[in-house]
Amino acid sequence: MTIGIGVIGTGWIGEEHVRRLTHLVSGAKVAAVTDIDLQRAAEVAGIAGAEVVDSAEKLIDGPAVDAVVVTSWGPVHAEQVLACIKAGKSVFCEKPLTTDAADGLRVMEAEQAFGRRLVQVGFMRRYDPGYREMKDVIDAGRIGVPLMAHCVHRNPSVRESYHSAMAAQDTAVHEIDTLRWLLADEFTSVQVLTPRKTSKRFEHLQDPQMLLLETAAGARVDVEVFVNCQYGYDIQCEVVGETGTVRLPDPARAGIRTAATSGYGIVQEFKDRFTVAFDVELQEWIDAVANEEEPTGPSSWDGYAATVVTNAAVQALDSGLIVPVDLPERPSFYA
Ligand code: NAD
Ligand code: ISE
Repeated sequence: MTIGIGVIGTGWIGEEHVRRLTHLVSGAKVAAVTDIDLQRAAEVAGIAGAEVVDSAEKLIDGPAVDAVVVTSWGPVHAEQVLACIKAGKSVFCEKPLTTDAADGLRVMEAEQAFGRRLVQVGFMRRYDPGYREMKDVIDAGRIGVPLMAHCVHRNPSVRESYHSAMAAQDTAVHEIDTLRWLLADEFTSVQVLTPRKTSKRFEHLQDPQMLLLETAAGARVDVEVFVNCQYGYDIQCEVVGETGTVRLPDPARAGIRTAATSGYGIVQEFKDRFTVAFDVELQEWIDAVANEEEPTGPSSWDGYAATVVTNAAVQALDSGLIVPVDLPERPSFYA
């Protein structure tokens, strides 16, 4: 059985996912695409031989569309996901599920009213082999009780449209989800420190930023977000436990010795760092849809919980204060 996919938002990652669904993932065919920029939609449609549709609503209701991939901008995700739930169609929504926690609640309410999970959120790091190995080590008790985690999230540069709140909402949201998952714990407070700004940024942007988070169990997590670091796409993570530590491996690269130095190349783009994670994530999602099973990946609850933390982080950035994370109890539907 081939699942017909509709893709909403054919920008950077929309195009990546269309290529992946067309050339790599089995059991899927991109049937339709849409974007507010219809010319861009037509270019990407060409990759898959898909139909171009002029609105998200028409795409979701289209008879050739069995399931939807949302790759538009974060602030419009919630309305598009809600429309998919209303149509009873499975939806893979790129992170963040929403930029406003209240919208996340609406998504969860709609999904629960529908009666079964339809939504998966694109927190692809849960599919990365290195992070999965870290999770196995922690769950097996090999480093003892986790006490601290140190994370680094660096991008070489960002577009001018990237603003200071996006450091939490769009970038550190990956670490927020990953650490909730790795530690099996929820965040309870966040503070944002603002170091000296790099000169290699657009004027409006506070870059870098340092997020300091605490969990319900009392673990402390620091996340450096530096999105104009110039030199590459660099993701680091170390969890420190009572009897040992576990560190995310660097991607495998050939060791180079030349000109009196020894080292290895650093990837430049997230698509190259997380290729395997993206591939496995979309294949598992398509398999679940094809088997008419609920998705097994990050849920609306995970998307919502991450947004509650990023909303607090944005408040912390604006106020300079330690802001509590006010997360309600997880509904049993998402147990
Ligand atoms: P982008 O700006 O390149 O693309 C977004 C596209 O959505 C644009 O073409 C825009 O015209 C379109 N769009 C915006 N509003 C729309 C609407 N209402 N209806 C239809 N189309 C609309 O951005 P991007 O880098 O591709 O990011 C898209 C999403 O994917 C973001 O949420 C981002 O956080 C996420 N993302 C995730 C990863 C990851 O590592 N998982 C990597 C990159 C981007
Ligand atoms: C982007 O949207 C991503 O998700 C990337 O993984 C992240 O590194 C980048 O900072 C975000 O803007």
